Amino acid sequence: MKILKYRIAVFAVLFIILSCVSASASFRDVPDGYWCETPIIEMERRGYVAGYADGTFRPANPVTAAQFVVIVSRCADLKPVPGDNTQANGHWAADIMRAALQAGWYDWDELPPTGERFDLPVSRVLAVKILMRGLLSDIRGDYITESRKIRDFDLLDGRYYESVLAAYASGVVQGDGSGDFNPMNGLTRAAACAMIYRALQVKRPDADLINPAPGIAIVSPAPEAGYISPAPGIEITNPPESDMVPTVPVESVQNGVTENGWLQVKGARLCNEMGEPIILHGMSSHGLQWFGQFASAEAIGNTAAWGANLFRIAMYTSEGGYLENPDVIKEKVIAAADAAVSRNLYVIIDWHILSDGNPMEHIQEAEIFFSDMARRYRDCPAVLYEICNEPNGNITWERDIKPYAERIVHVIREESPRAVILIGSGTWSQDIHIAARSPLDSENVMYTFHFYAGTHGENLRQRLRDAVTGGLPVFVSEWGTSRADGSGGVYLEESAIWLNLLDELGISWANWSLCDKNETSAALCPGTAPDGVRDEKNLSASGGFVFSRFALKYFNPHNY
Ligand code: IDC
Repeated sequence: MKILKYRIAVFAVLFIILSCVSASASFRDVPDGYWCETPIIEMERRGYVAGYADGTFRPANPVTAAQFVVIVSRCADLKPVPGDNTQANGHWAADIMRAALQAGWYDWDELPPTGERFDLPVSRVLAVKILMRGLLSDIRGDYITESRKIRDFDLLDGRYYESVLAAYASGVVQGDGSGDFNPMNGLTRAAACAMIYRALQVKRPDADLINPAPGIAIVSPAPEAGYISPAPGIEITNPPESDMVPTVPVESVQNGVTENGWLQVKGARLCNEMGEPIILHGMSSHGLQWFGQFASAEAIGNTAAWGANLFRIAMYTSEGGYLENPDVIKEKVIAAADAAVSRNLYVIIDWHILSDGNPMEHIQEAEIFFSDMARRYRDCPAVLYEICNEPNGNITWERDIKPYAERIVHVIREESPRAVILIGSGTWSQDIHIAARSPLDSENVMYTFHFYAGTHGENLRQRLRDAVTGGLPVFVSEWGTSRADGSGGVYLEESAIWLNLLDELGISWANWSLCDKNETSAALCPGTAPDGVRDEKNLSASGGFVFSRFALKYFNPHNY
């Protein structure tokens, strides 16, 4: 009886965990219970696939050759090979297609590097070849056993035997209801996800890839859902570009400083030197005095490898931070900022007031510090200055924060006239509505807004919407997937709701925090070394989610 109760309890917990993790996709056209929901969610979470700017995934659209190769390349960690792309008309995927060709995933005649087939639907047989070569190249299938499973085997060109037999042998592919493989049909974006996801499960059985709900066969979609015709290259007219190639909102450029230069604030938007909207995504450090090892070039570079283009240096003022040890901590800040700059990231230098809630309390120290920093980085477009992390306690905007901000902005401008400056507000940087009533009379300043998904919800989201639509430039320089105390949760569904809103409003963010502390907001598992940031197995539940969201929700050709 006891055991039974125990089992029921275990199942109940498992059920709750699973139903949280397999939350519905963030795409509005991937409904709950969709045949391929789990693969799509899971692949999106890892940054392998992305939707369109309008929040759709368009699962029933055919997947193009370029899209397919790019998704597999992400799963296989294949790096682009830059080269002369003029023949391919500067196609957005040309560098990764070159890498895949060189890696032998397909041959020249199948997808010529001149690019004329990149945007056409890929055939199922070629997709299987690319997938098996890219992810499971050591699997072989027995000719007699496997060919018997394929009713239309005689349609298969011999050059594909190896891949297709291996795909059948490993269960990556099954035929349709009648046993046909339909080699020359295309496949939908959903079916491509299902197939690639299956290959990932075969490749990494131990990884935490969630099994789809029982009864939903991810590899055998209903024919009308999973298969499309006509065959690629035959009588297919090129669909409108916006429909076929994931759209790239200009604000989603994810590249770094060398491409974007000095930042500037235009209206409510952060823009690059050319005046185009830009979004920065990245991690905040934890306190440098405790977790300085994760503010190294190695850790920052490894975070950037996941798609981040921003790093925030949280320089605590109290709790053993700058005020107690100015020289030591300043050296750490400089080392971290230099590291981020060397990796082509934007970097925020944050005067991290917290227990010392009134910024006026140490304004003189702040003036000296920011004057030093702004002088040092006066010619460096990478650096942003966050002058008061989270004012709190018995303070007001008019009496304390605004006059403080005016003085510090002045000090920074004396040395570095163009830098973007981030300003906190009361109640731990939640009171942007108060700042909005009386903003500073300065250019290139933004107001920070902080939230923790386990504590803050719709009321604050509405406050954010109102502020931004009212024209206030807002930067989320810190947010967490946990409760506001840095623990509890993690609250990934709530986090996704928040991040979707930030995407929608075009707001940049840094997540708390890049460290291995035993608290749920930490992105790394306890015991992770700085060089372990690159390895997915070292990412905590929070880190796995957050890192998957660097690589924008929007597919970004500029990365490839
Ligand atoms: C928390 C850390 C925690 C540390 C505490 C006090 O996660 O390990 O013990 O600070 O130093 C903030 C702050 C940020 C907090 C974080 C979570 O900016 O310093 O970090 N938080 O509590 N504002 C809201 C939440």
